Amino acid sequence: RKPNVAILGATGAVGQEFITLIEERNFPFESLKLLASARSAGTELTVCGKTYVVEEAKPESFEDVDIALFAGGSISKTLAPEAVKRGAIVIDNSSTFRMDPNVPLVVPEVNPEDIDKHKGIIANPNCSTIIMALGLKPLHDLSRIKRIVVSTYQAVSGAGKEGIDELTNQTKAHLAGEEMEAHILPSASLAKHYPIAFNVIPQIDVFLDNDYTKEEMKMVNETQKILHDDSIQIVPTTIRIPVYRSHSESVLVETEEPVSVDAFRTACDAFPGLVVRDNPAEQVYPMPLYTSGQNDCEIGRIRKDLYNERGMNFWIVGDQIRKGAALNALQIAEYLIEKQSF
Ligand code: 11C
Repeated sequence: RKPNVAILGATGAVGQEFITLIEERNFPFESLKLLASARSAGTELTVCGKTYVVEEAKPESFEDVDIALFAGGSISKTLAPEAVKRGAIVIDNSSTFRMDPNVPLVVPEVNPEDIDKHKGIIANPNCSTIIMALGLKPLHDLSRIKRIVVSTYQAVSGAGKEGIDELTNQTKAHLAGEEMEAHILPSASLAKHYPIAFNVIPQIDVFLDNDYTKEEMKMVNETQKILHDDSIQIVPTTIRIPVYRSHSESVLVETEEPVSVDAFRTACDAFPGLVVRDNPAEQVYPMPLYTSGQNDCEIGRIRKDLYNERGMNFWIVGDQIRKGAALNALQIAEYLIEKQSF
């Protein structure tokens, strides 16, 4: 049978991508309910040729829903348990439940078996974590990963539609010789903001006591959970750049045993969701302009550490609204549907 599906946050950037992907992938559903905050209720949206009116999300909205796709945000905390209480399986894109030991944190190409352990909620990892995990897994399968040093180059779409609008408005203002207004980045929750247009901001989300940001510690904690190995050392620096869509990451990995570039490249080639784009002689490498709107992540600049035979260096790029959010969640739903486990 096909599930009754609800999308919470249907009008936001991730919600809109859920709809695009449902259409593109011919995602099977019996019924569909589009939910959002009271502010967006009443908006009309078309899905697969049918018009739906967005309803205000309430606990009762989840009666008779089999699979609830939550686009993210603080609303998950109150509504996810309500949806589960009513029999729905929640696939949640917020950070609320990711580190809860009772909640599987899943990248379907990496740890699909964890989906089966759910107790009602399945968490979608942070976008930069998902994209890095796709590059790590084929290497980890060749030789256990011991240490990772990663720097990210993250698109403004990570900050939602407001982040995208801010880059556009600041670019227009700057080119018109006007002052750039900044209200969103590095974090809407803070009082101090910087323009992202013509700039690079070495802060994503708020700082924690250890002087790493929340985004950086998500990459540490979530990666260890997905790979089931808390001993992996991860040293991240997360950076916002003036790109609309697709996060890029420079990743240096130390494995237990030496792995050849050829072996790693072959493993990446065979890995689902990953495309190798790597030919220095022809200046071929992944770039965010070209991965945007695409489901697969791309890996390139694969090369050995200059000084450590157990070190592997690579560059990975992926559409953060697709694989980093909506697509990953839909793939989890597709796994449940395939197994008729909803
Ligand atoms: C960003 N990674 O690029 C963030 C957005 O925990 O799901 C996603 C935050 C999250 O700003």
